Amino acid sequence: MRTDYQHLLIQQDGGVLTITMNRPEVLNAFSNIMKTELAEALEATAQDDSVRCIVLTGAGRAFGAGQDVRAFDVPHTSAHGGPLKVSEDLQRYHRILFAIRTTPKPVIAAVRGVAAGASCNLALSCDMRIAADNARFIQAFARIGLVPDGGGPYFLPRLVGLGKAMELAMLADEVSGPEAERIGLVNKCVPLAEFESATMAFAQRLANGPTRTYGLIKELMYKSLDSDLQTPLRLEGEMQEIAIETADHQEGVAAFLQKRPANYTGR
Ligand code: LHQ
Repeated sequence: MRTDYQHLLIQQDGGVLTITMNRPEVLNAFSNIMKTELAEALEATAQDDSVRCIVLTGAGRAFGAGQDVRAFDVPHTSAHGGPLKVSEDLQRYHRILFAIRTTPKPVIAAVRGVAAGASCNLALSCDMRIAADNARFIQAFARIGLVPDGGGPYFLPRLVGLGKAMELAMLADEVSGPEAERIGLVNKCVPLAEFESATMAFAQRLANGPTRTYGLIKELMYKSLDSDLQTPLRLEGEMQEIAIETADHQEGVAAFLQKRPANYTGR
């Protein structure tokens, strides 16, 4: 894995790769450099067998404040030489979302402090979320007259249901960590003092799991979410054909029969 990024910190501890968005002076608001670097780093995880779980977090007191609002005034140039349309700019975010979706490893967003705008929706696009009790999730877009972007309109109603998603998108009120856990926006909320250890314990547990099977579970779940009943029923058979041939499946069965914990290797 490349580690020399300008706006990211990369740290690997065993099978857990932590990617930290690192612009704390602006609450990790997205620069174009950070967007490109984040996409690259996430894409690289798919090729690196030593990475078995990814934690995405922010440096300092925040997860992220969305698009750097100062960049709204800076004229960008498109590949064709003309002014860059917002829809073209958003493709930088879309590349990140696809990287999260397609890497066959679990990706956890670890949210401490504020997660606003596109940063909030980045957290929602991860496979799972852990929040500190000081977390503040804000669909900040409507506060400045914008519609949710960065995948929010897709992820938000799927996580919390359509009615709540409408409320959060239109009123743009803050959702605290405990409230986020209650409405299903995050998997769990922990006291700030335990945030780092709880995140690592969660990530290590996933990193010690049957990694290839986790990749199949991701593919199966996401394809099922967007299809009719027939398609996931066919896919579950296809994926199970692959999972049943893995070394981790053999190990899981052997461990069960021998009444001992399984030692998964990700193969
Ligand atoms: C910031 C930012 C920031 C720069 C805090 N930028 N500096 C839309 C359209 C088109 C293209 C692509 O993408 C998008 C997607 C989007 O994400 S749109 C939404 C953009 N984000 C926002 O509108 C959020 C703006 N920020 C805030 O509302 C507040 O800062 C929040 C609620 C996030 C945090 O409030 P506080 O905890 O009170 O912190 P603060 O406001 O004091 O901020 C601390 C510093 O960070 C401050 O700088 P300073 O020099 O005064 O210490 C802020 O200016 C800076 N900062 N967000 N997005």
